Amino acid sequence: MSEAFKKLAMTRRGMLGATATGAVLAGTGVGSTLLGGNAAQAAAASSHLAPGELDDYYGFWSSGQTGELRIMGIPSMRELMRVPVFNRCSATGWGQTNESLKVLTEGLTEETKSFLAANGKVTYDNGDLHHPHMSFTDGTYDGRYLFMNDKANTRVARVRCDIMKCDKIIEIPNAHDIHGMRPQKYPRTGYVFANGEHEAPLVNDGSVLDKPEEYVNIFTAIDGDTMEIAWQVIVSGNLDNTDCDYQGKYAFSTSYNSEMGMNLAEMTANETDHVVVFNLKEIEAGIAAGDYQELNGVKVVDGRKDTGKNYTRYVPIPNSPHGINTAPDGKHVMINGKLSPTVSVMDVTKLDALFDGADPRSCIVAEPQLGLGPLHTAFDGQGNCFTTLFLDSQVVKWNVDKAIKQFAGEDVDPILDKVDVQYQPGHNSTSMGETKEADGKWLISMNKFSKDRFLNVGPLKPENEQLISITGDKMEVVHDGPTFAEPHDSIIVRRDIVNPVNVYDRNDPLWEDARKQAEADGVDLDWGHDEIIRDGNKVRVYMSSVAPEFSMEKFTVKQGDEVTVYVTNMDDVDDVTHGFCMANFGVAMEIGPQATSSVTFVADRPGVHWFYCQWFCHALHMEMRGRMFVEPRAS
Ligand code: RUQ
Ligand code: CUA
Repeated sequence: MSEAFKKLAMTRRGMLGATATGAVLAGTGVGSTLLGGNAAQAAAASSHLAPGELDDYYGFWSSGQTGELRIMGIPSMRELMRVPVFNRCSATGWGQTNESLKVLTEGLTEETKSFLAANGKVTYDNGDLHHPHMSFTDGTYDGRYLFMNDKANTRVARVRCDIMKCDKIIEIPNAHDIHGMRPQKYPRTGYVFANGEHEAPLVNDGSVLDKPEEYVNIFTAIDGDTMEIAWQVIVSGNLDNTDCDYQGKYAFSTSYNSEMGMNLAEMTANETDHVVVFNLKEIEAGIAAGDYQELNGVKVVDGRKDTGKNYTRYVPIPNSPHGINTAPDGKHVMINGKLSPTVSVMDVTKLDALFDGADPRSCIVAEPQLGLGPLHTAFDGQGNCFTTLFLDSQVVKWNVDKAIKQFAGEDVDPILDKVDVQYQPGHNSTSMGETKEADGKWLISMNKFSKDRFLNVGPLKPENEQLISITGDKMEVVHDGPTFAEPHDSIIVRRDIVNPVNVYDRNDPLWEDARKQAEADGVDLDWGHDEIIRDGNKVRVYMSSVAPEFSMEKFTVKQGDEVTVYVTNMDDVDDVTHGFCMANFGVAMEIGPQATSSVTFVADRPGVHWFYCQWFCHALHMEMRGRMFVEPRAS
């Protein structure tokens, strides 16, 4: 263990212990008067919903290393749905149905497919979903799609908001471990920007190994409509979080390791790191002019520091910035200091000058000291910011104009309020706060530790999400909610923007392949079908379901047959989802109203096997079952 590591381990211990008692406040210079006066009772009434009452907002939640997207109701904090994305889901069959496997495999590179095959897999079954963000039109959410990253296996996924199912997942070639990710705000999405976090050799084929000086990092722009990669930029340093402007001109990413260090001491050696500013027009022009190399089918431009090109600028920022958040005023961008107690405020109207030779720091118009460990900032749309302080276990409310005045030399304190949260907050988000329609009602603090906050469930504790009312001058914590790994990031969207259907469209592209196969087999999927097609040792079983029955009471296959079962749910009533579970075959899936789902398995188990509906659908749900006969192989 190095001395530096020992020291860090000691302070870490001290910090975590101290925050639980609030003692760490002593180190921030914050008077206890700021924290007093809790009127939580008054606001608590407005976060409470009576049974049956609907929420005002949808919350779209990441789940970190669980790999799924979660849908919450705000302000009740009720969890409404889990949408499997990078994970495997037993309830819905995500990762097992042919429809989901198509989504999970079609966007993988050939190299990854053969790597997975060597490990006996067709796709990854883990993911690390950090950042869910909705598509934008003209600076606000448009209710079309949600996009999200997978840090674990370098992917970006899209969820359709009409059905709340994932319809595209792509692997990002050339990059490593996609972390920060944001959709373009203006004029629309448009691009989805994605940061590769970890640097590696540009051609990572093993010819370069322990030569960090040859490593690069990659920034990617994805076309959000086609989910194809538009272009990539090679950058210096690594990339952490990203955001973009409200004018459609720039994207920007924080870098916490401009040193390109390979261990903790090296990574935190410099006093300053940087934000990389990406000039979208210049990059598009460079590509149009042929100034790129093609690598794994992607056009890659060189935006490293000393290229002399106008693709990027590097703005020095105090040591190890983390979150980057554009304010709803369309002008200011908050760069959260993490190891520095500051948030650097970048003015986007000063970015053009950087590309005409101005000093890169000239775009920084404020740098208030806020407390220890600023990670992410959210907004109320009234000129105020809410920044999480990881080490202080607080959220600090501060005013942008005051911070700018202070930076210019005036004697003003930008800090308006601080509130304790339990404990160690990472991301936060406000209602509509990352759009120009920020409404200043609710703030979520997503806390990495709950410690003593809930009943003890063993060494692995839940994490904690807290709802904070921000309508008054003082922030008021009005709700605690335990959560399983991990309350990473979230957005809070007005409910009128999100309008999912209740019943699938029979022609939904999700089961396009099943429809084509049925057509080829002369089966009409739109009517209560009931067919068995034998095609060599491939058997296709088409059945339909109407509560509480499958159209087939039994079917027969031969041992060793590759069986594909297609189930179409003929019910067109809200909330009548059926399931299909083939017991002892490891096979189970969801079939929503009017949907077709299919699953393929090898029937290598002779005998009588029951299939049953695994979604409770009817008073006679238990009776919704049937038999598969598997004739033994002739010996
Ligand atoms: S980063 S806790 Cu993965 Cu969102 Cu800041
Ligand atoms: Cu159909 Cu349970």
